[in-house]
Amino acid sequence: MGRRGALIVFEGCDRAGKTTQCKMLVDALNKRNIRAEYMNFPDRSTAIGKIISDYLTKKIELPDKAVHLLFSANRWELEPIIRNKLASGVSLIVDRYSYSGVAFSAAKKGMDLKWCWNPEIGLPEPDAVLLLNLKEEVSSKRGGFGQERYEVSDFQRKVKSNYISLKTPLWQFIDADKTVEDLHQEILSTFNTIYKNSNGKPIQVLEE
Ligand code: NYM
Repeated sequence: MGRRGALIVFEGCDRAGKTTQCKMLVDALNKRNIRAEYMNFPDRSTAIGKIISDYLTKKIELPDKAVHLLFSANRWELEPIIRNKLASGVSLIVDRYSYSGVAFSAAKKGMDLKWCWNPEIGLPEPDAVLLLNLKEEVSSKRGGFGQERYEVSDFQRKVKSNYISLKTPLWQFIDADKTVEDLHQEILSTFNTIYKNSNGKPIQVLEE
């Protein structure tokens, strides 16, 4: 039996460059013969993901708590796949995870961090969470937000402060204010350390 894959999560406010960096990392790892795959949450391709997508694009309205549980259910429906892939040696580079779930929902009025965290308990815990951090002055220069729900500056500020409340020793803050290639190189070397350190360690689960 070979080693398990590593579970690496990228988090950050909208426009920090997460998707670009996740995909570049997967390509670079595959070129180096390290099996790795990209995953993203919300995964809009599933039945639950389709409802989430309709909510984000404002086609439907849903109560805050209901949509929060759908985002969480979207992770739970993919949990068996995550476990199987990791066990078979594939590393997963995940574009948003439970931390986005909590940081975004808890930025809404009447939603608290603890309530939001509860449905995440028991999901596989990542080996590392890389938070791509970008100052607001810089992110606002990267072009306007799109049309989706949550893509407004005030809301993103609350999301950022929620991320900081969720921080554990697994988190690494990465300054994303650099060229795409420089950021990629930094992430690649961070990955190497995480990959080495995760060897032989069983996957833990998210706890209270
Ligand atoms: N989002 C993402 C949540 O509100 N809860 C979650 O659990 C997750 C994973 O969805 N603004 C929000 C953050 C984003 C939005 O994500 C869509 P993306 O990565 O832009 O497709």
